[in-house]
Amino acid sequence: MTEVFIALGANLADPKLQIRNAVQALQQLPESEFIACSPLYSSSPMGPQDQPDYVNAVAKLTTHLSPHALLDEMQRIELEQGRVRKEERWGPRTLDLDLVLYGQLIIQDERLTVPHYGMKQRAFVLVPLSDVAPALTLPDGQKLAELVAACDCSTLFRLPD
Ligand code: ROI
Repeated sequence: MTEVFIALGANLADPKLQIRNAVQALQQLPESEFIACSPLYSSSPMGPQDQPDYVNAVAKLTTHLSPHALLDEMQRIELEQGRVRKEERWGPRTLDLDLVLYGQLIIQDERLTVPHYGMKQRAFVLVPLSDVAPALTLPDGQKLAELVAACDCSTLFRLPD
């Protein structure tokens, strides 16, 4: 069993519902146990500003799936929820699932970069991650709490439950 964290993001087609549906799908994953989901947050877009605000959250699971088998499942869920791969980099999306951490593994190949390459700069990942794993230390030894303390949370808002 490996403890894994998946970041969820959506900013199209009723984003809150997209996140809730994705959480339900993650609860059904084979060979896995869903442990918790953070509260939902609203965040202004990182990247192009001419797109709606995002809803973000982080889910915690344990799994026997390999990183790539888990990624296959996550991409299946994205497609089932209407994800369309567009040309525009950092454009809006109905659902984005990112494998943020897979235990303490460091993975770098054509399909996967784990830990997620941008997580340390992204309040919309760090803050919900610390909701479900406040004592976490990253594979490079950095403490999550220190990254949270240093990040700019000025455009991140917790949504009512
Ligand atoms: N911005 C925010 N606020 N939340 C996201 O989940 C998100 N996802 C992305 C980009 C386009 C980088 N910007 C984002 O993929």
